[in-house]
Amino acid sequence: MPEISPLQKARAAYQPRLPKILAENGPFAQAQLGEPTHSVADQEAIQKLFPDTYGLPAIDFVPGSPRETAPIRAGVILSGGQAPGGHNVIAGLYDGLKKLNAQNQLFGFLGGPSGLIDDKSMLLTDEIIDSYRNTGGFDMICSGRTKLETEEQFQKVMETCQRHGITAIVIIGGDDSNTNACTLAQYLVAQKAGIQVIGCPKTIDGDLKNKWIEVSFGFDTATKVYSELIGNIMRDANSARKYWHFIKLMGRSASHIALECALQTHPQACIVSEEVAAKKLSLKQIVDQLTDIVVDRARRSLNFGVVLIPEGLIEFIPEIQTLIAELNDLLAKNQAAFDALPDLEAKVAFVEERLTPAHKEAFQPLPAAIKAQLVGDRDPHGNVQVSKIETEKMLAEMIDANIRVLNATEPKKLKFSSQCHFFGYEGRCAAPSNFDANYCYSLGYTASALIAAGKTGYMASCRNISKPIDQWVAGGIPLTMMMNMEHRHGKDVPVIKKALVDLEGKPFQTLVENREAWAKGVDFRYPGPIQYFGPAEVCDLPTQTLALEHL
Ligand code: FBP
Repeated sequence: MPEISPLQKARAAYQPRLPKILAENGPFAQAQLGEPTHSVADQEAIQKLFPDTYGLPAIDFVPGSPRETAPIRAGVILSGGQAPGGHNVIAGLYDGLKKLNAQNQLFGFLGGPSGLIDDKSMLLTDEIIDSYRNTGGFDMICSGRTKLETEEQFQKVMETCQRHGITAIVIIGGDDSNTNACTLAQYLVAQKAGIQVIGCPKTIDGDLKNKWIEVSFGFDTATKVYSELIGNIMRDANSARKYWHFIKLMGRSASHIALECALQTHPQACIVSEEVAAKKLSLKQIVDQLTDIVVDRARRSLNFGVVLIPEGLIEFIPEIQTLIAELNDLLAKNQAAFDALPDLEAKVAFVEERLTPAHKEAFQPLPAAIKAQLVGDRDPHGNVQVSKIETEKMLAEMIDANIRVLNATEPKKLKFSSQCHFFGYEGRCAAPSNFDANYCYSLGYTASALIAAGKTGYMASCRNISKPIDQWVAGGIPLTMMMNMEHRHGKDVPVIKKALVDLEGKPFQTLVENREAWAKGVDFRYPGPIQYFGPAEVCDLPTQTLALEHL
């Protein structure tokens, strides 16, 4: 066994708390059924695709009495990117199942959905579970990004379960994985397989949320880790007073992480991709707005600041979005000629000559390194690897170019020096905050109660979670209720609706109300590291996003 640190040891002893109904009734709490439900949109199409699981009632747990239940075997997978608290979901599920019947068994399928398809699993024991309680990471059973979506895969999953006598599967994942959980649930009901499917909402990106799922787990801890780091950088910036820090923050598509970190730390600027798209801001406009902030401060000798940039920004800038589409197309059509070119310089020139005038105009002013990333790094399908584009460096370089132009006529030279950072992997496997430790354990425990109630096609849910835990409400939300139809890869498909930043919502409006003052002043807020032990007002705070959304 590897040596564990004193904090790990103390953390292992932490007993996560449960919503009152589960604390008092265990997984024997009774499922109280609400009214039949509808999908968020496209009801007719969704109902047709999910004839057996559409319209299920939402569930709230109410008191129930202990009863004898026959022993069962269940399986669990972690799917997609790591998020703090995944191990606690498994621990909550395990404890709930064992409380139902000490003979119950839980199999962890290894490496994400592929473990279920290829039948790679391990039986989880007290010893394994105990050594991972309240720890970060997904390393207990590891994760993967295989998409569980074809009928052939569903058939294999069914066979795997039948081979082991498994009658319930818990899928811990984001919107895509839970979309697949929904389709798998429908398939297994149609096959009369007698295998339940329960989902749990995971992703640091915070974009799996809706009226019933208030937040996905991991968002709380990850944003607190990033905010600590940003606060530290702000103190450094304010001490040396010579650098502008450009910090890109994870979040493949939505800007929730950047927005939450801005609310926690008060930077000079925070770009929100959803606002860029809504206002159709061009890259030039974004760079000019940031330059104005830098120039205003430089003229007052404040040659420092912090800019937060969401990872998904590039795909929300209208002309870059269409430029990328044209590049993908152009390179696919000229693949052989393009691949035969001797170096990157020649490849950039090749592309520049062939782009339509509007896209040439968007491409030409980009820094050389970004042009190279746009034409150089392709994924296995030959597409631009958008997530690898270093937008933080791109913005810093373009502001620098603007300042150099201004300095030609500026009486007192403006100073601008930048440092660039990307925070993502630093936060995904952090030890879960008390909020995430409790939330994840409660979600897993709720999943065990849904299994006990014989339900399938549900997502475990805890609501009212911006309040103290004794006011949390445990229940289950039909997965079909979150679905709508979207056009993806040329087809209309049913998917769980992704939650982007709501520009009318309180978190974004709070940024809008404050950003001018933050841009001008030195109003930094230093959140400090996550505290696990100590007063509740320090240790148990929800994120500002959650608190503002549920005032
Ligand atoms: P999930 O949506 O699967 O939870 O993953 C989110 C995320 O952490 C994004 O923030 C990031 O863009 C992406 O995963 C990185 O993926 P990878 O781990 O494959 O590099």
